[in-house]
Amino acid sequence: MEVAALLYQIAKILEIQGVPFKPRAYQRAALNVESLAEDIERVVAEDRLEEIPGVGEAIALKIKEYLTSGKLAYLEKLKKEVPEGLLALMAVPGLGPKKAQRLWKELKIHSLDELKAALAAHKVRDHPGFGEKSEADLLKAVGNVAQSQLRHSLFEARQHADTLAAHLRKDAGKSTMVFAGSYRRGRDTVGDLDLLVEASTKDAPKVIDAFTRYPLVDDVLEKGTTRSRVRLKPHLQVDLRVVPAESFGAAMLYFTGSKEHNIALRSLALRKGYTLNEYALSRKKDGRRLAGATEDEVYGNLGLKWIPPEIRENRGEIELAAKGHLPKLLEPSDIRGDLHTHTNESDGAVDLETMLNAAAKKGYAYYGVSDHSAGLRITQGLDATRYRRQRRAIEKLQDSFPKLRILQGSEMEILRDGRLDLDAEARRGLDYIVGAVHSAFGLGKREQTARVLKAMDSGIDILAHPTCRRVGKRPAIELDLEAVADKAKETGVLLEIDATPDRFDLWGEVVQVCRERGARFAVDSDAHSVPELDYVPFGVTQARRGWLTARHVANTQPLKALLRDLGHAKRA
Ligand code: DGT
Ligand code: CA
Ligand code: CA
Repeated sequence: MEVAALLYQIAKILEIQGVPFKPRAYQRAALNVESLAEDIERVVAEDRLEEIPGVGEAIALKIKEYLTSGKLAYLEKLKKEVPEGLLALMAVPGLGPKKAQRLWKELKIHSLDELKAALAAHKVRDHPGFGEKSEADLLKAVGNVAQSQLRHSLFEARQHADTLAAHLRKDAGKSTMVFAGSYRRGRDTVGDLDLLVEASTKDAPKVIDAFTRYPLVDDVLEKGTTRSRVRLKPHLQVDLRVVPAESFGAAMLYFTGSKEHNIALRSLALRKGYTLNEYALSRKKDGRRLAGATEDEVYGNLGLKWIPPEIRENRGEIELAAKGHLPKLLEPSDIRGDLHTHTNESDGAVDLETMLNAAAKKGYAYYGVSDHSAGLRITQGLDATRYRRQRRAIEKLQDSFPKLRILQGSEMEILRDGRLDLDAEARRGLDYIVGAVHSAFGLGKREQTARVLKAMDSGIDILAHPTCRRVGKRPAIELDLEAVADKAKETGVLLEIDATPDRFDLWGEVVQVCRERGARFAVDSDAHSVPELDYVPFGVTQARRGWLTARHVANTQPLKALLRDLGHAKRA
């Protein structure tokens, strides 16, 4: 559980118990923890918890206890004092303790499922004090809870996939394996993992045994002769299919999906007098096998170029592959520099020189440091004076990095009214500005959109993580993305694809919408430490899912061309 969620839960229970004052204190702490722009783990490590507004000694101790032991004795005790069904209801965001209590007592709703059923039967709407708006809000909230319990971030799935693959290689001696499904297509979140291992039917049981012996398996849901399904701890499920070599390509194609892509491929096959399934592409009239060992061979026999998994969504890729006109999608090696990074001047973990050494090793041609501005107090953001001082430090460091041009940016607060938090004079000293929303996430669509559009008109160069969602933690802000994309086209402000895995903001589907309206992009790590600089390829995956080529992404260009895209504030 997230620390903020933990604090909210405490607040709710205390409120239900009628405890005075305390619930508000926990709520305030929760809110401030939730809007932290950095990882709470880092704040703890640097002993800065009590700098968070609303977090005093008592709450700080609880946060530490939870982060070090994974448990919180105080919450465990509180939970025992409240009926379980009521706790389940209180997990629904937006359902306050009073209403939860009424649903529980008056309507005898004791679980999420019962709440769903009651909503469907309009029992809640017809109950005094609830009404249609409550019903609609609760339906949405219940959906969000279900969603976040079901899907996992691509990053989390990757960690599971890597360790499971290593286990199978060791235990079953198998080397040809592919994680297919949404994972291979690079979706920002995955429902489950779909694993294919190449082995003969004779060897299959050995593979299945090794699979179910994997130490992180919590429950074996199915165990057959060539397939099995398990649930890992904490709850990611994995589907395994053991496939012989001659069908491996057809199986990869089938289980990579998407389902829509498969359906379109199959009907294309039928039109050509073939049948296509997870075993092979065959001729319909006599059943003769045409292809199956590799994907390339199956696509080829259908008259198509091989299609990258990221765009297998039946959004026009099959038609283009038939004409040989698939776009040349962005590659990690196209990225020539990172434009959104932090140092310990604000909330990063290390100093600029350490970050620069790592960036230089990547062979980048330029590196933008974009520490937070003062408006984001929690990160010890910089004011005009400190930016000036940082600029002098950069001038000195530049000599030690002859091949890497250091750019000074700022991740500047977009205030609630759309203004930026430093004056024009301070802004002009910077090479570029990354505008970011870190507050007032709850504004309605019209106000939120106006706020962001205004900032895009005031001389920012990059709009950081435009939707502000955090996978499984915070929903996207209400934003008219088409209007934002149009503004991006008009002003030349780049839309950022933030590669931090719980952000993936923008994610592939949204990237595509913005590209179609003529926006251009920057793919950045948003690194707060050296290892996080490695996130960039995740951003590239989302870019590919949005059909981006190098041409759409500003930080694929050489320095000179890049500089033409930056410096809006300087020229303003
Ligand atoms: P997920 O797990 O919800 O993130 O999404 P996927 O795409 O991994 O879906 P999943 O795990 O249900 O199935 C894996 C692949 O298997 C899917 O991408 C395409 C294929 N597949 C599954 N069911 C069907 C189906 O009914 N028809 C066809 N043509 N393909 C299917
Ligand atoms: Ca899947
Ligand atoms: Ca599956």
